Amino acid sequence: MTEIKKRVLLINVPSRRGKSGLMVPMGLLYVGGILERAGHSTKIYDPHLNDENLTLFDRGDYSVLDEILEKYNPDIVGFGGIASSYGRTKKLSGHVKKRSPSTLQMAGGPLASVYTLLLTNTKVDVIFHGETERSLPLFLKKFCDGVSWSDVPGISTRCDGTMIRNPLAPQIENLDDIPLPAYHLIDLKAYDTNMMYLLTSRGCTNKCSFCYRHMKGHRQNSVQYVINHMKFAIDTLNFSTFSLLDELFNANKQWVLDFCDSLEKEKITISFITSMRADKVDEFLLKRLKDVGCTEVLYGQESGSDIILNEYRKGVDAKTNTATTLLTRKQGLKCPVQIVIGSPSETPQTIEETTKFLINLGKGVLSINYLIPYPETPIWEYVEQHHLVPDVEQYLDEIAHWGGSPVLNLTRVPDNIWRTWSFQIKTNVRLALLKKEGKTAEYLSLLIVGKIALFGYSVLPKKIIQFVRDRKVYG
Ligand code: B12
Ligand code: SF4
Repeated sequence: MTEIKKRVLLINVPSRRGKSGLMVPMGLLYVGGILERAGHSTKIYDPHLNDENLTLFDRGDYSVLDEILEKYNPDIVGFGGIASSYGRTKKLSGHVKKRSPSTLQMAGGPLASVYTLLLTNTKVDVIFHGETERSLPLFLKKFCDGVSWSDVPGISTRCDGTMIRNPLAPQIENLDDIPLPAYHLIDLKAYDTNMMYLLTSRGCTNKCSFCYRHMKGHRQNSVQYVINHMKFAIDTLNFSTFSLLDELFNANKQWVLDFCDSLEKEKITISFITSMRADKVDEFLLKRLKDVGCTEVLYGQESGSDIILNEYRKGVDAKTNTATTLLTRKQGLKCPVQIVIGSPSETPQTIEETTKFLINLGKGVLSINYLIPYPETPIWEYVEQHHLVPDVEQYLDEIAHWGGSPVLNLTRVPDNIWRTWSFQIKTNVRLALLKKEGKTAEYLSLLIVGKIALFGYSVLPKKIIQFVRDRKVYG
């Protein structure tokens, strides 16, 4: 019997407002690879591409989608995104149901973390948890054969009026067995990037309190697989700059060194940026990375306070973060500092420690985000225990709107102080650096402007601050 092929439309559901969410949908490209290997036809629709700021889309103008539904006539529509894509998934799901009632609807990726909401309030029929290289082909086989699929591992669905969630499918042991992402399903140039996104591993060895870990353990592709993936990107897609999106690139030091050796041996000239853990780095490793084209390393330093780092379960202390950041910069590699503030134990004292930590690191790119608890993370348990989010749907919409800005105060510090922290840290670090450089005039003007702004920040009503922030650059 010849297999019936299905048409699957995958939608990259925006998780943020405006154009800040435009990015290559890696998860969906992997799903595309799985679907095509199983013989199904696949299309990806990314609302950002016709409507960069989502102006029409967020007003409910789904004409582009309607045209695709009309012409492509999918058997299945799949929604991919993160938890904050939920609100838009709900709207899209209702729309697809109206236009195309018999089309099966599925969802996956970190969006699956809000499966109870999806199964209660949307028309999504089935949700895939964890990686889907095993569960999706199994599901599609049953779907094509017209037999019940509710026992497929790794899914949740409605069954006889109740919600069920099956245990996860076993993960792929050898990551080299998975198909390459189906890059041909999108127009990479439309994503306005000169960098090709690429993964060399899945998972992480740790479990920080704010991190959503839907893949267990840490697995790595072989060096040869990654080299072949890069050669494909260079020869076929014309990219020689890479962003290695791994959660943890340096779980295995020897692997990284072998990777560097292979790039040299095969005379592959590239540049790349990557994310590593600060406690697993030494001078030789950084030097080798620099030799073979690495330009920037991200560590996620998170805080300058060991109290907060412990609460985050980061497994790295501030001293190590300082030493590694400085060592990385010494090797000529860019090393932005990424801070997350607002853990339950955060106080003016820990904020002061973080400020000192940053001053110590000197000049460099700095990003400060407020801690945003996501469902199914350890910090979410704290949120639930303390009943801090009475309306999860509304909360998800808020985090989609505000990104890493202050949304939910987890600390014991009053809101009007808590919300000034990011501004306070940035101002105080800049002041200290200006002082060090002897730039007295700039120092004095920032001191005055900073004090006025800080006062305004702490006394103005939240609505006015949000109005002003809404009109500023997002982030
Ligand atoms: C790289 C990365 C980024 C990059 C994005 C690059 C890109 N092009 O996507 C950058 C740095 C820009 C980024 C930004 C953010 N990120 Co991010 N990011 C990641 C990271 C580390 C890897 C993502 C990835 O490519 N994974 C590899 C692919 C293959 O895995 P996958 O997407 O899970 O897909 C598999 C399955 O889930 C499934 N699947 C995926 N989609 C679908 C769809 C369907 C229909 C089906 C059936 C199956 C399916 O099949 C795939 C193959 O098995 C993840 C961590 C992680 N483990 O996923 C966080 C992660 C996705 N990010 C997260 C967050 C919170 C953010 C930010 C909001 C952070 C912030 N405060 O600004 C922003 C928002 C970005 C946005 N979309 O608007 C969270 C999401 C949490 C949650 N519960 O929703 C994660 C999970 C990090 C974490 N561990 O907490 N991110
Ligand atoms: S080290 Fe990074 S990827 Fe690993 S658990 Fe912590 S935040 Fe998540």
